[in-house]
Amino acid sequence: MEALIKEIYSHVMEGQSEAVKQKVQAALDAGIPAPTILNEGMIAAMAEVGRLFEEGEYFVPEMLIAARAMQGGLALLKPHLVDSDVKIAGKVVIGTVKGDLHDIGKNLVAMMLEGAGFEVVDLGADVAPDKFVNAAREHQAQIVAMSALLTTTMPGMKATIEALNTAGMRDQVKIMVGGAPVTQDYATLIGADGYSSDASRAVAAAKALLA
Ligand code: B1M
Repeated sequence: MEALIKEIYSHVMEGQSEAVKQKVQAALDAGIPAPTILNEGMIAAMAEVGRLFEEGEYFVPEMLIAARAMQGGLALLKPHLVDSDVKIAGKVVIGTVKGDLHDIGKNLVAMMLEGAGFEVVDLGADVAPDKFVNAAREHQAQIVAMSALLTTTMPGMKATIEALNTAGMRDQVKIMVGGAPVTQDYATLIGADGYSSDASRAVAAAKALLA
């Protein structure tokens, strides 16, 4: 088991998409739980990619191909992370805020919410406040969920909350925020209703908001 996880970790770091897919499939076939493959193989590798980027050993292209390799593996894990038979628990509009292209964490949160029975409208990355507002209105969402990975794009969350206020919709939706630089304190400061540090806690947070 450990050997396969180590191989997945290395292949994500090296950005070898095909090898990641093969090893993820092999790990699933070997009965390794999907959350173990995700957390110990793939998310741990991305954290190391980030560390190497900070140290100047990796550059943007290396981050990008590692991210692509991870996305390929995630697609294989998805059916094992979600339970398609659960009934709809609420509707969520989700996106990464304006100016921010990081979408892996947001995709994971969307996947876990879907697995928990939420209907998810995924707006993608680089989503402007108006787009969140229009989508929340159009889909009559109960929750607007925002992800940010850059300290410079976090203010996009506050701008979106203000846009919902201006549109007179703030009372109709709950706001949930998350992403590596986002904290509970920041969520409280900008007036969000919920925060979570990872994708599985996001499900609990979303359920709590609608309880
Ligand atoms: Co960029 N990047 N990146 N990057 N990147 C980081 C975020 C960085 C920390 C790297 C570093 O310096 N160590 C740094 C940010 C520094 C900062 O702001 N403090 C950084 C930088 C600087 C940049 C650029 C500015 C680099 C440049 O161009 N010079 C640039 C910005 C581009 C832009 O967005 N405008 C950039 C570009 C990129 C790529 C495009 C190459 C690529 C992203 C590809 C993609 O997403 N499709 C990329 C990557 C891959 C990373 C790292 C290495 C990995 C991110 C990731 O996917 N992690 C990252 C380093 C790191 O995170 N350690 C880094 C795995 C993912 C599962 O975790 O997204 O944190 P995460 O999601 C978690 C939780 O945060 C939480 O749940 C998930 C796990 O369960 N979560 C939520 C996330 N959203 C949530 C929402 C919720 C609840 C929980 O509720 C709604």
